[in-house]
Amino acid sequence: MEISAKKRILSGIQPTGTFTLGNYIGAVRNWGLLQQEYDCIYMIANMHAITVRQNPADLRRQSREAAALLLACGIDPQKSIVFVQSHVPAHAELSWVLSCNTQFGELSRMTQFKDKSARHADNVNAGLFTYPVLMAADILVYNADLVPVGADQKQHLELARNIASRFNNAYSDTFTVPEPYIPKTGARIMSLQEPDKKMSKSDTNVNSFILMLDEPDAIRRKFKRAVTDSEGAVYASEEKPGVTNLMSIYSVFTGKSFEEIQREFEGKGYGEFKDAVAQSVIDVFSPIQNEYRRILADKNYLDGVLKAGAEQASRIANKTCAKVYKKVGFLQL
Ligand code: ATP
Ligand code: LTN
Repeated sequence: MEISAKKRILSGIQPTGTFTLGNYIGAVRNWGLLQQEYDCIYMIANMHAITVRQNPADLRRQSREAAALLLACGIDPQKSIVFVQSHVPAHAELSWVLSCNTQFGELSRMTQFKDKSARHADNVNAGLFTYPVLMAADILVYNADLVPVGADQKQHLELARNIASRFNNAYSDTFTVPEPYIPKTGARIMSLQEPDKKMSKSDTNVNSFILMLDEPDAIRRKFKRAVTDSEGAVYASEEKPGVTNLMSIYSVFTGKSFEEIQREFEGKGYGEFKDAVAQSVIDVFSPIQNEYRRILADKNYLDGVLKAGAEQASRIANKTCAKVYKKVGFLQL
């Protein structure tokens, strides 16, 4: 990637399982679309993943699978940098310095920490607590201008912005203060079973989420079972979270507005609506699944992409880290 005047984007996704429809709509889908306009850096966040206990063999395999799925979604390694977080040590190095510029109280307010420590009460480790500092390091080490994520990551981004400004004030201008890029439709895709909860791949009920690698039959079945309401009319409203969620999904995949969708299904039941939503998802995911299988089978190619990505990323990250080490007064020999 040549040096250009384009703004820089960084984002990450954890290799904790196959991506859900929520990950795709809220984040990954936009990553591909943004490549034309920005210099993009996309990371498999395997260091974030171990804040929750992982099976080592699964984590290793899922890291390659996550990379293959990103490429299958249209992320082009000729245009963007794709790499695995642990291959670039500067993230961990910067994270330590930033953690000394982050307050305990700030981290205590993070809602994801509160949620995850309640869900994994037997393993409330220090990494789970300092997770947002590592995320800030991921972003600031590249001086990213923009960070495309779903709405659940907004609080972590606010923290990254605060850490950047605080460091700049204490040690002179060093970091770009990043802006969140959160899509208008689909920033928070909800569980198909409990539409007041976000769709999450770690949910124990498999009917609550659609995975990007689900077979067409599974996709149809899960949408058929999706919780709606007893009214039987397709329109968006706060009182109809299930139907509204399905409308958001259909809108993203067909490009139709909520008004158009409402008109399309006027006088028709939820059965027909759900079938149409399922088909719109299948039409987009099927070609991605074929491409995924092709890329995953070519291990040499995939590893080559990740190796080149780590080298490109390291070049940028090491420069920032050296600058920071100097500014905080670490002895240079
Ligand atoms: P987990 O359930 O294991 O915590 P996750 O499904 O939230 O994982 P992440 O790797 O933490 O996945 O998130 C990757 C990206 O997907 C982030 O940008 C996040 O904001 C986005 N995302 C996750 N869930 C949703 C959702 N339900 N709707 C929209 N975006 C989402
Ligand atoms: N915490 C993020 C994943 C992530 C990330 C990042 C996103 C790790 N580092 C840097 C944007 C920028 C999540 O989605 N759970």
